Amino acid sequence: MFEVNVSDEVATALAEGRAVVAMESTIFSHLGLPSPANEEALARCETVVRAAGAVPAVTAVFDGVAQVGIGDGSRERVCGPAKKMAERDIPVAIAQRWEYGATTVSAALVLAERAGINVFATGGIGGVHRGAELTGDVSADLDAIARRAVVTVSAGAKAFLDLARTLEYLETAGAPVLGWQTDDFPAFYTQSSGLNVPHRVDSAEVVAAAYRNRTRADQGMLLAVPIPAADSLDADRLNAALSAALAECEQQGIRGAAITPFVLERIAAATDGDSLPANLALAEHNAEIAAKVAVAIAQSN
Ligand code: PSU
Ligand code: MN
Repeated sequence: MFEVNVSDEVATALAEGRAVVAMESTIFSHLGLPSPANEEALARCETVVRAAGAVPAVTAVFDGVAQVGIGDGSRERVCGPAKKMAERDIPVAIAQRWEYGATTVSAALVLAERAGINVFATGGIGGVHRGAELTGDVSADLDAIARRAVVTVSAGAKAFLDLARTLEYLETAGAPVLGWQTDDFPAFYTQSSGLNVPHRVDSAEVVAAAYRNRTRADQGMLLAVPIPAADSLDADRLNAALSAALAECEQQGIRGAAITPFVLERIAAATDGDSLPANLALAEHNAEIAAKVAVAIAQSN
């Protein structure tokens, strides 16, 4: 099994039973957000986690070493060019000494669980892609959410996925899906996908209690947090941009792991950059709720 290097700050917090929030690095790298929005996203997420009384722990592979928690010296690196690294890529990233493997949700969950962190904040999760009945494209994020003993906090998943099937998949995998102060499954840039969440929760304490009462030592759960209303985008405009981006994927033969970064970039372009402030706002909000949940779990231990 691979080794993981936990930063001093994170290791100390964990040893003292204090709240820690793991974060993925793809969102902060060139793959997730353009500069300087990515640097702003990292700063805002870290600040809000600390303000809520938790310690942020960015996950990544640097020079072939899996890291949980990064020092100030690595912040610039986190926001630079990276290779996308899902759970299955971790062994290769270490073996080949990748300079910078940026964690997706699945990879971040593996590192978080390994370090003993029980809450993870991201922007949006991957899911079942439209047309998955033909392509088989189901993000590894879903199995990781279900099987890593971590609460994943996200603004739902992007509408370019098949959200109904994504929820079905999580049901089959046995992962609780909780809606943060909402009955609706959010759709990243918008507060509702039109689909219901199985369970609404209204406090961090309830999430902590559900986590404590998990049915398997390795059961994870998804906490879906809607983007704040003031930051949400217009659904019709988004859907038009999404359809165009997906058609372009098809024409250009873009497949597999390349689809998500391609579609994200096209949406940003099509919304004249309006998607960027929305992305930052929801990532920050998720980090804040994740920190509250981490504090509630730490207090109940
Ligand atoms: N969805 C977003 N933004 C992202 C991603 C997903 O709105 O940056 C990234 C996350 O790192 C997620 C990954 O874990 O894409 C999923 O990729 P795939 O669909 O190839 O599994
Ligand atoms: Mn995929």
